[in-house]
Amino acid sequence: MKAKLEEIRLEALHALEGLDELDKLEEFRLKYLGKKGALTQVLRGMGGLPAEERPIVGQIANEVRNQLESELEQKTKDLKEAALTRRLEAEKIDVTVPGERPGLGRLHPVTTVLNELKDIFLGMGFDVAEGPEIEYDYYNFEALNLPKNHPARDTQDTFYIDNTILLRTHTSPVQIRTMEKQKPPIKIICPGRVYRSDEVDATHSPIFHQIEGLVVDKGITMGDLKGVLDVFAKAVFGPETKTKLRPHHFPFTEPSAEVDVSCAICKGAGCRVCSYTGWIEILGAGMVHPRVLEYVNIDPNEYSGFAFGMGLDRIVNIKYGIDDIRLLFENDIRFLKQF
Ligand code: 2U9
Repeated sequence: MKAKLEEIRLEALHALEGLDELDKLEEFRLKYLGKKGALTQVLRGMGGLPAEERPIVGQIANEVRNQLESELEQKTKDLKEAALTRRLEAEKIDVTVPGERPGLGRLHPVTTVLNELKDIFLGMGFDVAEGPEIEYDYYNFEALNLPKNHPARDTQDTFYIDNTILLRTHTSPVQIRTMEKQKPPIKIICPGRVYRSDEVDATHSPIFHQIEGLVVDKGITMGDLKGVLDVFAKAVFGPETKTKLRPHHFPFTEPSAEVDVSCAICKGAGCRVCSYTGWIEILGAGMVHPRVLEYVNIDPNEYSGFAFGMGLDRIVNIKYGIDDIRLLFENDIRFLKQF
């Protein structure tokens, strides 16, 4: 039996030496040290030994077990260490290699100009108000003196969700909502996206951007309107810019005007940008119609106001000399990175 134990010891040590994979170690443990392993088998046979030999054989068996266990432990440690070293080598990172620069984006020209215009109006004491792009017919048309079947609705055809809900055609509903909540004095600009069911061409897009403005207080006159627009035009197009009001008609303002600025390119002499007229139309404006004030329970005998509206995309195109509104919505990086 002693010889058998020696044999197991030598065979096991030899086998262990040849092992070079961590997941083979469990197999080894079961084969020599497990419940059904070689050592246990020998110990089971001890009952047949003479009583005086049993402790001696038992002692040797324990020695073999201890030795194999400690060798197995050492082997496990060695193989784990070797595996770690291999992994560290394989996953080595050279932190001194120069990194790749992430591509830096930039603001869309519409955003840049919007920020500039906001600054100008904030400088004159206006607040910025915003509202929903999906609107009630009531706020988009009715409360702005555009009742059902009014012919001006034809020029502002839009996308309908149902009979009473639509995509707003201008940001004017924001002014109505503001006046419902807040009593005068009111001095706001309302920038935002608006929608119209227009055929797409160089000057029309079914989605575009507006900035509208509204001032309501006691004693507001057309002179205040002209003054604000004059400051605005000079700030956007340069200090020599002149403004001109031409009579017009809008259902929500009375009197109404279209507003031209002198061409910043040719200083009024006439060029391609101003179609050789010396003037560029940039916005519409007027005194808020008394009926619109009545809709929001502001007494038109006590208060008056002016309002104006402009297409932001058009201002962008004039400022940068862009001749097609579609370029602003296509998001072609070759176009956008020029600004
Ligand atoms: C309220 C009362 C009056 C807003 C106004 C215009 C004139 C105008 C156009 C410019 C180019 C729209 O983007 S565009 O197509 N806008 O000409 N807008 S007065 O008048 C208001 C607004 C709200 C309560």
